[in-house]
Amino acid sequence: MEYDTMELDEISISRAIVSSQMEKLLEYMEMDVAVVGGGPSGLTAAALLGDRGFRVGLIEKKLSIGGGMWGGGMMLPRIVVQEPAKRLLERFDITHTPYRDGYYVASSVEAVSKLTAAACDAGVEFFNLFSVEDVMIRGDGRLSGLVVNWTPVEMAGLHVDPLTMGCRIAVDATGHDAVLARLVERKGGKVKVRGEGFMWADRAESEILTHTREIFPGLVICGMAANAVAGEHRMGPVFGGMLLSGEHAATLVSSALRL
Ligand code: 48F
Repeated sequence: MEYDTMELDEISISRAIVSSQMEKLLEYMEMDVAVVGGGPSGLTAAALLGDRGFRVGLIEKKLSIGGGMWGGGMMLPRIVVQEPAKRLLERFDITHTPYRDGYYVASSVEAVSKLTAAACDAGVEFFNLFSVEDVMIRGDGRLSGLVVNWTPVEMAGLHVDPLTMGCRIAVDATGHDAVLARLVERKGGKVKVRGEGFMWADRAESEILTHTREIFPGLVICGMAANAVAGEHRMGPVFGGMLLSGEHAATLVSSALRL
């Protein structure tokens, strides 16, 4: 059965995509907060900061948002969240069932989808397939922007110069790689990335909020990146700490911006 396509015009479709996305890109050349990494900690931070009225751009190098959350534990699409983060499951309306005292299980697909939807509802603008390859630090010694390129350019090893996006503050939510922290360290900023330790979920989860902090003027670190910087242990498919770390990063960023 056919339906009325109202004379679908390919050129108009292309114009709509190019003009609206270029407008967004121009708008986000100066943003309040650039969250780098769309895993659970970055999504949580972005959603909560968007809710507080900041102009938040989320930059994700992959095609899909969600980072290490989609895969659950070894591709079994379930995540475990502990009691202290239960209120965030509720906040984002993520269905969860108790497993035993203090442990809740949720679908990783639902968790990523609901966090992403919350960020969209909070006005966060997503730039996927953008890779952050450098940061801007001027004479005042403060991070003031990101140097970005298309991920396919990076993958193909093409010699194409990047563009820049300015921000008042950036959140490194790039997971195990702690990309922004390593960039600042490599270029002589006073940051030391100690690298993550062995799997030790209890210890890694209990320390993550201490490690979630502004590690350099204009750079807040959260999620697994925070543990990697601190030389802290890793924790596997338990995600309470990621949600709480994203929330804590949002609190730190909003108080820094409101000063
Ligand atoms: O790894 P990821 O999910 O970070 P997270 O929020 O959560 C960690 C957990 O998934 C898990 C764990 C939990 O217990 O240990 O691993 O700390 O998401 C990081 C995101 O950052 C993106 C990457 O593709 C991923 O989606 N990313 C990494 N490097 C860049 C980047 C880059 N240079 N530019 C933009 N995005």
